[in-house]
This record gives sequence, structure tokens and C-alpha cells, in this order.
Amino acid sequence: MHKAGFVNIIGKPNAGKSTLLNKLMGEKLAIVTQKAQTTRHRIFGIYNEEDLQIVFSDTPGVLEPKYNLQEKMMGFVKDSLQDADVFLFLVDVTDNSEPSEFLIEKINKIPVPALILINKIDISKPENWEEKVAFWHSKIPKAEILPISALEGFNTELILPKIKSLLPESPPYYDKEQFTDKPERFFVNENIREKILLNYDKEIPYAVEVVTEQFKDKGKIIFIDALIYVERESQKGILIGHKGEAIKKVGTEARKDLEEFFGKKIHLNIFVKVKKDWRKNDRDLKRFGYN
Ligand SMILES: Nc1nc2c(ncn2[C@@H]2O[C@H](COP(=O)(O)OP(=O)(O)OP(=O)(O)O)[C@@H](O)[C@H]2O)c(=O)[nH]1
Ligand SMILES: [Mg+2]
Repeated sequence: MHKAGFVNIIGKPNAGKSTLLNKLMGEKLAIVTQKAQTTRHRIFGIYNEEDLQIVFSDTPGVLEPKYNLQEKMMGFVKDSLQDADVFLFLVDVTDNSEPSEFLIEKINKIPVPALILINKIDISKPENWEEKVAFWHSKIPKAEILPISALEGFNTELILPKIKSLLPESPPYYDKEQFTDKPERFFVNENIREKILLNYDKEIPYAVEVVTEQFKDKGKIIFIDALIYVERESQKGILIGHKGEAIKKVGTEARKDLEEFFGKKIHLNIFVKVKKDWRKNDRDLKRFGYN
């Protein structure tokens, strides 16, 4: 008997969704940073065993959209509410802000099993997470609740068997060799964006989009040209930095990661361009893959 299905990871920004996806996949598919709104797309991680295929989906964190890009991001979240066989609802145990009533209502209404994962217990006291377990039990009575640390791998080994027991009998949805739905260029874009999130403050990371214009695999070396779009001329200056030092650091860090990811030498050229207010422009967003 073969089981397969869609297991959709949802939660507020910064809950640790992408960290969990990477942990469950045993590979860094999604970028992770300490900043909220790191993930902008829906990313599938396809986990394969002989008699099992789990299509995990990582999504942007749920928020109140303030501009077009965020609206598109919430569109990905809404998609993931519609095609789930199982929900993994991630909650940050250290987050004391209001819970997302939107998600609570959806999970209660949609007739799909949910596993609530109280994450980051490595940095919280047991009394604290016990309190959260009780709270979430009252909010979503149908869900099973598990305290975990996605980062440290605490209790994460319990998640796969749990999912397997919940998934329906089904043939695989994807080729068993495939581990993601995204093309190589996506991982280049995201890796560069991760370095920008890590190296710059305030608005800069949010005003940036990365597009890989060229990806030429020549056997031993991959030649990559990537374009970084910013919204304003002033941001371009900040991104490049004094004598180009800042952008050079981004390039070096991204190249090292990408060499590991692709298992090859990488030759990376980065260019910076202004595309005025692209985050508010539907045509630009469409071109950048936010459909
Ligand atoms: N201490 C601790 N930190 C964690 C854990 N899981 C994730 N983090 C950290 O939390 C931050 C956010 O993690 P992400 O995986 O990017 O969170 P996300 O939910 O994907 O965030 P968005 O993509 O912005 O919605 C990062 O700094 C992670 O290292 C955990 O179990 N313990
Ligand atoms: Mg994420």
C-alpha cells in the first residue's frame, strides 16, 4: 500500500516554519533568518520513501497585508489552506502576541487533521509550554499538540510517523526522484535574498527582489548572473556599499552556500537595478513569480 498527500506548514511569521521544513527534509530547501517575512513563496519539499510520499509545503507567515506583495504572499497561504491532507500549525512558544484568529478559524472549519507544533521549546521553560499546550487545546480541540524544537531537533522525529498514520492511500503525486517543485534558479534567488536579509537592516531586505538571469551549468562550474532589484536609487547605494564592499560580502556568502547546495564550483555575478516601487506593481510582481 502506498500513501501520499500534502502536508502544509502554516503559522505566523518567524514561527520556524522553514526551519521545520528543512529539518523534516534533511536538507536546506527554504531560507531561514531571524527576520519576519523571510519566506515569500510557497515551496514544496517532497519527501520520498518506498511506500510513502509527503509533499510538504512551506508558506509565508500569516499577516495583515499592507501592500501588493504581501497580498500575493497571503494568496499562497490561502492556496495552502485549500489543498492540505494534514496541517502542521506552528506556534512560537516565545511569541506572546495575539494568536492568528484567521488561522484558528480556518483550521477549525476545514475538515483536515491538524498537528499543532509548539516550537522553540529549547528556549522556554516547561511551565511555559505546558500553559501553551492547554491554551491551544482549548482553541483547536481537534488538533493533536506536540512541543518541539525545529532547530535542535527535539521531538521532530515523532512528526513523520504521525503524518504517515494520517495520510490517505494514494499513488505518488510527483516523480519519486523529485524533491522540490522549484527550479534551480529559485534556490539561487532565495540564497542571495537570505544573505541580504542577514546583512542589511530596516527596509532594505523587504525592498529587494532577486532574479537569476543566467544559469549555465558547464559541468564543473556553474556560471550565474543574478540581478538584485531595489525600489529606489538610495537603496541601491546602501546595497552596494562603500567601494562595493557590502555587495561583495553578499556575493561571497551566497557563492559558498550555493557551491554546497549544487555540489559544484560557482561563478557568481551580481548586478543591482532599480525598479521603482515594484512591491506595489502587479505587473512586476507577476513577472517575479507572485501569481
Ligand atoms: N531557539 C529556536 N529558534 C528557532 C527554532 N526554530 C526556528 N528558530 C529561529 O527562528 C527564526 C525564524 O525561523 P524561520 O524558520 O525563518 O521562521 P518562518 O516561520 O519560516 O518565518 P517566515 O518565513 O518569516 O514566516 C530563525 O532565527 C530560526 O533560527 C527553534 O526550535 N528554537
Ligand atoms: Mg519561512
